[in-house]
Amino acid sequence: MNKLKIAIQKSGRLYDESVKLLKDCGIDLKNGVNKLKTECDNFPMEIYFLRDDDIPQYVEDAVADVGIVGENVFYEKNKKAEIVEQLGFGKCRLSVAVGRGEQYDGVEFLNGKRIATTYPGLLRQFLDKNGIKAEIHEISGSVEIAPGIGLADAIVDLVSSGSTLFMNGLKEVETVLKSQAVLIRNERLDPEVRQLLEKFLFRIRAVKKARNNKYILLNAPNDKLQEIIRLLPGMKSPTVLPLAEVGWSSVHSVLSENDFWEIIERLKDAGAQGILVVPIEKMVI
Ligand code: PRT
Ligand code: ZN
Repeated sequence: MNKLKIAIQKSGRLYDESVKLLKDCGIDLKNGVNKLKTECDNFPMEIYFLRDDDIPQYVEDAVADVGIVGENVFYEKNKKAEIVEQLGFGKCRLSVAVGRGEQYDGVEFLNGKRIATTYPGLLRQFLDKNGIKAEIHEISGSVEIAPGIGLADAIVDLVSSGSTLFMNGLKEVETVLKSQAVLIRNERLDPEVRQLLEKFLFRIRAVKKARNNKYILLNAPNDKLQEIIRLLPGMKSPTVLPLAEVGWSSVHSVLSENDFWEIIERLKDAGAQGILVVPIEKMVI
């Protein structure tokens, strides 16, 4: 029987979330993960643990059918594969940073400068797009120390909280790419494998939806019911059930994580009481 072969990072920043996503999709990894490869009992899937940099190549070569990798790595490697879904974790940005004391007033600053990076391909594209001529120093790690030791005038590196830049006396001045983990696929999958991918994607989307939404229950005085219902979008419309106490109802609905705090405030102002908010495990619309 065919299996969907997926490549995920062996260890590092994407590992935990990748494994969690599989688990949330109801896919149980067999025993130890300290191997190159493992299987699943309850989904026709084979999991390969690899360095993130190698994943696009493995997917292009069809050693793996799909892979989970940062967009930064995917675009830098420039292999033949397609992004099928953004996964909402591993968020960061590839940025240009210069010494905090520098007077930076636009990309022209970079003309004639030496820029250190582990992303020469993306940096090259960025410079060309902006018509800048600069020297690219490709290094393999610890990019943030390059200006301090006189190796470069600027760097291009991944940033999430910004504390690494701060600790090294640097400031972020341009964003080259915004990135998150994505699912990529080989361009030519067998029909049977494609069906497995569709099944897997269906589950991923249900998990993502659930992560972005909360289930909300509250009590409302009947004379405020219409006002409260108007504040709640719900999947179709909210569920309203009578409480044992006359004149009160229980209202159930689904709220997007983004609007959450604002709507909660407005519900309270409108007279809602006993508001409960619970996580949703899966959501299929
Ligand atoms: O061993 P392997 O090659 O598989 O792993 P790796 O060491 O190359 O990658 P890893 O595990 O560090 O990162 C994997 C992926 O996580 C990256 O390709 C990004 O898609 C994503 N990601 C998200 C990050 C960050 N956030 C991040 N902050 N990758 C790296 N960083 C580093 C950054 O390079 C810098 O050194 O964290 C530092 C900056 O962080 P802040 O919070 O101080 O700004
Ligand atoms: Zn790597």
